[in-house]
Amino acid sequence: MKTVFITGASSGIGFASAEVFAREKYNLLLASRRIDRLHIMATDLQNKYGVQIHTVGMDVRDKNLVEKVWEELPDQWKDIDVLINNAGLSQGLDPIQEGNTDDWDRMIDTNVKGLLYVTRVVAPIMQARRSGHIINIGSVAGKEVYPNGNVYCSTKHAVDALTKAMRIDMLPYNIKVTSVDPGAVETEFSIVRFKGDHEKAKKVYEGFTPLSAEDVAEAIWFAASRPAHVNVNDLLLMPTAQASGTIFYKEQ
Ligand code: NDP
Ligand code: 8X3
Repeated sequence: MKTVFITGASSGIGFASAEVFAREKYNLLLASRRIDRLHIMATDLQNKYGVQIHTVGMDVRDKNLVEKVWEELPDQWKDIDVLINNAGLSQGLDPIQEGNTDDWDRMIDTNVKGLLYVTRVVAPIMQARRSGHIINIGSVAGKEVYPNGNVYCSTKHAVDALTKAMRIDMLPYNIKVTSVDPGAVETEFSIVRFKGDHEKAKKVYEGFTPLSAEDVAEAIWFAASRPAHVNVNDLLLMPTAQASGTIFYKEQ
């Protein structure tokens, strides 16, 4: 059986991806900070799909912790076939001159540095085995910038650049590298962006049908399930009612 490692598995796209890969009979290595949620998920998915699941509490921003968790993993769980670098967040939506520098640090540390720390421990295993697939969750925000999206958009542009760079570096080792880039997906993303303001978060998705986490998980699975000689480089996935980062068709 193959193994997928999903970061940010406690919610949204990561959570939905865990179910899709369990359905497809992958063993799951699941990481996030909220380990209690992972424990509940693991029991549910084990009962439903009969796959093996290992959960780790991991803040991807903490380089030492990422390395320690990795070192302490049983060997079986280090043999990762697919890495989904999904852990990420947005904080705030302010013009640059009013931006909160703690928010900036949090986004850069999670979306860029965290993705790098996790990739740094997993990629050598794939290199030695000469197979594997790294799937980075980018965003439409990595393709264009929108008002007040400044730092979040920058982090997702960095993910876009890193995906391309990884693909070049991994090329001699038969490792696929893919970016899956969604538009608006209704998850906890906006609740986190607006720091717990559920009302404000809900308004983001009013008047149109956003993507669901399951829609994105199925797109990730599509990329992961292509034949060995096919790599999906980049998959930009939008709600039908969204034409760009800022242009939506909303019912009044
Ligand atoms: P959610 O907020 O629902 O999920 C985010 C996940 O990331 C949670 O499981 C959270 O777990 C985890 N996470 C956040 N910070 C850390 C950290 N420091 N260390 C480990 N895990 C962390 O949002 P989404 O599912 O929407 O977001 C998933 C990815 O998709 C992100 O990279 C996001 O940028 C991207 N994306 C989202 C879009 C959207 O519209 N929703 C569109 C395009 C891209 P925990 O808090 O337990 O640590
Ligand atoms: C999340 C989607 O449009 O808020 O990456 O940037 S958006």
